[in-house]
Amino acid sequence: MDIEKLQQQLADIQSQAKSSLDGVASVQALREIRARFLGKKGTLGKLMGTVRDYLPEQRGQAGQALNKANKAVGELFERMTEQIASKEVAAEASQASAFDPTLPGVRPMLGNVHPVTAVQWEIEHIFQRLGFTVEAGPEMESDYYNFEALNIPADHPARDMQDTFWLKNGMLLRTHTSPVQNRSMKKFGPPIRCIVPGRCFRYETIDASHENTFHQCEGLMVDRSISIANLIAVMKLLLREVFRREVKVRLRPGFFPFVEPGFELDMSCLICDGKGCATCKRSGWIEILPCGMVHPSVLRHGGIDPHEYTGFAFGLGLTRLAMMKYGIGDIRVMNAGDLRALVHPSRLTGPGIGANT
Ligand code: FA5
Repeated sequence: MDIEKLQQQLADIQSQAKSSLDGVASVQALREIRARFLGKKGTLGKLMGTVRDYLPEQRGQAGQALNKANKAVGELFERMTEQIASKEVAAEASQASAFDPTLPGVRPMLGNVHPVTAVQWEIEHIFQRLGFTVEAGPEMESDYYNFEALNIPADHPARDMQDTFWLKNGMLLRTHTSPVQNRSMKKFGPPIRCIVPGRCFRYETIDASHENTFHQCEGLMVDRSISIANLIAVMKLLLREVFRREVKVRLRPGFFPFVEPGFELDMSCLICDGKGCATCKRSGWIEILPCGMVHPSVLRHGGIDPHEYTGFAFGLGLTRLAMMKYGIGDIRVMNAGDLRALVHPSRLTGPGIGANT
């Protein structure tokens, strides 16, 4: 065997080993290449067993050359393994920070809130920011809370304004959310700031804007020196926040026995842009926010001295407000379970469902 030939062979193997590492990206691939050189059957591995084939005086030299090459190629693979392994660890670590298996999963949405509920939540949020509490009252009411305490005695013609479902037990289905005015006055005493969203019932002929079951949201503020200016400021803020833009409104005198003075606040119909349609009965206006200053006799019924306290109240038509906000042109859609109206309300903007029917 020729030592010079061996040294040339070893130099070739070392340069082959170096170039075989180009583009290797994983420790596993590196292991396989390493075996091709340093394994028992690898090019260098096989040469290691050839020392005995040399003449005795050459064996020392051959052994040294082989060990040197074996060490150099071994170190080459070690360095490369370290580099690739640290890259793999870094990649795993960055993936781990994007996915935290200890976090709770995202619950899939199984449905959407009804447009009325969506508007109700929004209004609750607006008023809670103003320091109002959210109250509730029974849907089955007594004559006293629904009428008497609101300055509507039994023989008062104003009873005809709200056609009533009377029950066999002498109670009634509340025709508005106003009965909670008296309940709140007695529950809290002045000062009071509350709203009362809830369902109301009227023995109505149903059309595009009238239902027998609909939602209102009562508002009541009682304190010293409450004036019409406070009432108008809150009404304006309410509409601006709900519609997120200035909405055309008109204020006209309105009669309700439980307020004095009383107003009807109408908003320009957003279904037809005020031009006139079935929803607004061709008038271009939607009655949405009757309001006024709480009548002294209502305060007295609630145990509050009208000489010391004043207040304002309003009875927002919540269902109609939801119709305006989401472009739902027919109130019958609201209770009919029409899935197009029950998709997420934000997808119902603009004149749309049921308009002009
Ligand atoms: C009342 O119910 C008074 N309680 C409101 C009030 C409260 C006035 C406090 C002053 C102070 P009215 O009957 O106008 O008022 O009803 C109020 C709103 O409820 C209406 O403007 C309308 O938006 C809505 N509304 C009334 N009847 C129906 C109905 N049948 N279907 C749908 N919405 C209705």
